[in-house]
Parts: sequence; C-alpha cells; structure tokens
Amino acid sequence: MDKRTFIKTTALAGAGAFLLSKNPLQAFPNHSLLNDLNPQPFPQPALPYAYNALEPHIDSKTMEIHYSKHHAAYTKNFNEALANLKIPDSRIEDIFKNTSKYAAVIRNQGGGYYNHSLFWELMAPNAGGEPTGEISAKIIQNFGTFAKFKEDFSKAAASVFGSGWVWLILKDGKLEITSLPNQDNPLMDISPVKGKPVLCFDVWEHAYYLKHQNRRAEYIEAFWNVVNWKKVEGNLLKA
Ligand code: MN3
Repeated sequence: MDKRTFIKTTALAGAGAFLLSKNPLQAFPNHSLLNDLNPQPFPQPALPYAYNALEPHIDSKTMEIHYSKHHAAYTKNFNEALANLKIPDSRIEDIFKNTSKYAAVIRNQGGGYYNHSLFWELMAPNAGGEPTGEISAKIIQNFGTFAKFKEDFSKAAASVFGSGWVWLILKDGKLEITSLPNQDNPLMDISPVKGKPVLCFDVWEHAYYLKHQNRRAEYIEAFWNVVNWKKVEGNLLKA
C-alpha cells in the first residue's frame, strides 16, 4: 500500500469507528441496549426523529433540551463515573444488577442514561392510538381491556410524587405497571419491583414544564398520541 492509500484507508476506518460509536442505533437498527455488549464509553443513541417530529404532542424545544442537555449530561456523567470507579466493561443490565455495590452516581447517572435511551425509541411521529398484534393481546390478557390499561398507567403517572418514571414491565410472564423514583429502573437490584422494561414514561418536570407548566395531566394525555406500539411490542417479544 502506498503512503497516500494508507492515509486514505486509515482515515476512513477512523471515520467509520467514530460514526459507529456516535450512532449505534442508526448503524445497527437491531441493536439492543439490553442484550448486546456495550463496550465503554456508552454512546448516546441518536434521536430516531427530529426535535419537532412529535409536535404538537411533545414540543420541539422540550425535545431539544431533554435530549441535547439532560440526556447528554447523564451520558457524560455516567461514562465519567464508570471510568473514575474503574468499573469493567460489561452489559448495562449487569451493571444495574450490581447497583447496590456501586456509588450512587452509577444508579442516578446510569439510570438517566439508560432510561432516556429507551424512552426516545418508545415514541414516534404518526404513532399512538391503540396497539395491535401481540402487545394488544398481552395487554388485554393482563388488564382486561386497553382502556383499563391506559387508565391504570395514566393514574400511575399522575401519582408519581416529585421526579420519577412509570414502567410497564414483564415479570414472571405477566405485564405489570410500576412507578419508580428519580432515575431508578426495574433492572436495578435496589428496585423493589424487578422485571424487563417494555414501556417507560418520563414524568420528571423537565419532560413537560416548558409546554404544560404544572399540568402533568395534559402531558400524560399527549403521550398517548406518540407511543410507538411497534417498539413496545418488540420489547415484549425480546423480554
Ligand atoms: Mn428526563
């Protein structure tokens, strides 16, 4: 290989590695945060749509700040903490299984990193409404009707005191709704309720305050218009 070809080839390889580390979900559409090895540093997954794509239900400014400031900060702080604490490369679910053994920064920043990475994909433009297929059947099996599920999930979201998330999880083969404070998630050993995440919903004020101020009920209603049921079903099938 002559010198010019060598430089060109290595530059391309470098650019490829950079792209892969920056946008793993774009590079690998089937990539799963839950099941795949994630060598550190954990990348912030690319937002799968434009900031304004969920308008009028979720406003553009909120999406921009939520993704580019809040989630970016959790990602940076999580990776810095992993490096500082010399936590070895492992799957994120294995890190969460040992949350109680690590400093609280792993629980808080790691949860913030993972929960938002999951959350973005669970919303989409031209989505919402009632699910079909296997997720619909499972919801009806476990909650009676979709309307009852929606009512229970909305109530759980309205009832979170302070900051937290509502989760739909698969536990012992059954769907269950639970809410957890701060950035805790049901993969963590410190969580009182454990299971595989199927759907999650961020009810921190930063997720809705710009548009809805204190009116969380409006934000909950808006969320049902953007739920990406295809992705929810995908999470159920691989849980
Ligand atoms: Mn948030």
